[in-house]
Amino acid sequence: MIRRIDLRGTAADGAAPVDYRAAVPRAEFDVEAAMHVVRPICDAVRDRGVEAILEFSETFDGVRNDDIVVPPAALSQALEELDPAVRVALEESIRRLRETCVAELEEDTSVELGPGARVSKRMVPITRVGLYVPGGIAPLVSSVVMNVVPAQVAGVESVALTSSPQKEFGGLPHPTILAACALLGVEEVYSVGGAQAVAMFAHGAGPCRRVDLVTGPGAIYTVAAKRLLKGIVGIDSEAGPTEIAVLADDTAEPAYVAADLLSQSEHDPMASSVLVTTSVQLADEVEAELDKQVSVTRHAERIRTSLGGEQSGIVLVDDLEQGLAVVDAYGAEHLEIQTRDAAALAARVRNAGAIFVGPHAPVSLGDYCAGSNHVLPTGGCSCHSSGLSVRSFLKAVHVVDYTREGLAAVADHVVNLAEAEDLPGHGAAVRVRFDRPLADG
Ligand code: HSO
Ligand code: ZN
Repeated sequence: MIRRIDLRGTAADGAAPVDYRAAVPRAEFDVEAAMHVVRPICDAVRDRGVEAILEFSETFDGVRNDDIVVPPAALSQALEELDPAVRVALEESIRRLRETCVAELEEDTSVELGPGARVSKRMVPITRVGLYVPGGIAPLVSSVVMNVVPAQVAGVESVALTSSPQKEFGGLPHPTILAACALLGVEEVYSVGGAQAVAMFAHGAGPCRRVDLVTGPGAIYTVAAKRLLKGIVGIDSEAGPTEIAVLADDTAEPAYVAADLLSQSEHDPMASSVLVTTSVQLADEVEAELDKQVSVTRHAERIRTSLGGEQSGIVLVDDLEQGLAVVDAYGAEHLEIQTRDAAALAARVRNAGAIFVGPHAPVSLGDYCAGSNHVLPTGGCSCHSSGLSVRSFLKAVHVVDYTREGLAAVADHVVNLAEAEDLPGHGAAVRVRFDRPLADG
């Protein structure tokens, strides 16, 4: 069901260096190809607002709504009807993530660079954000938590959330998503999905004022709309199909490894599940476990497509050093380390959206209840980007506070650098303050 890639021997002395990033292929996710589809959608929303959005909901979601706003009564009703066990689980998930976010709040800083020369950094929350929660293959209620909690802890003043309208729920988003909004106190909720949702946030449409930042994962058209409208609006990362890499040695429990690979393949036929191991025996046992576990799971077809696809595989390596090099080059959205001294290995990883250490930290823990965030960089973007966090909703602003004495100490440097750039007006703006000093100094 899952192919093997044998990299053993390729790191041997004298062998030509292997490009591990290319050796472990990932899902084709051609955002550029989707651009020509989303451009007219985004333009229509910009030009015709709510009317265009409702037309797209009919075309893409099969829903004929006359409004994009989710009424407050629908939010409170969804919370009332929420399964109590799900409510308690959501509350615990919220509590843990909130605690992490509070601990991660960055302090303001202030540096005195000389007498009368001070530069401070003030952390300022983004004023208004639009959060996108996918409602397609699965209603990702946990993504409501992962988007809303860091925004709230950051101090964002205005939070709007949108999710695609569902035919079976009278054109509203899935009720569990609405219940989570109510639980978190999010009152501005829209039933709009896909590229049109991103365009609604970026341009504003009817009751939805434009936002400063759009966050949240989505399918390819949502991602393409984010790429297209970036600049008009801020975006978090461009999240593609989900990925798990497991680095394991002969101490790993095959049933755990298989269950974790399967759990992320459950998201999407395009999801990537990759095992990197030093042990051929573990590889064989994980394969046998996969067969066993997939045959009794609910979404077997989707999982088989993901596991059997080009984007998934079992990679054999000589030792954990090579394994580390492979997973680091791959830069998975989620990386599990199930080896001896897992914590020591984890400390050496540079590129991963989130790292899960040891046998008792499965990715699905992080998806729901670890206290970490599950909106993470995919497609190798972990080499330059971080997952969603309280920092995503804050901006750092430098405040420059100099007195005349402070300015005098660097005035000549400013003038000389301005001359070097052939921008004499810049130097003159400093000189004038000494040529024509203020009466009171
Ligand atoms: N594993 C997904 C998030 C998720 N899983 C939501 C279950 N629900 C991407 O990190
Ligand atoms: Zn998941």
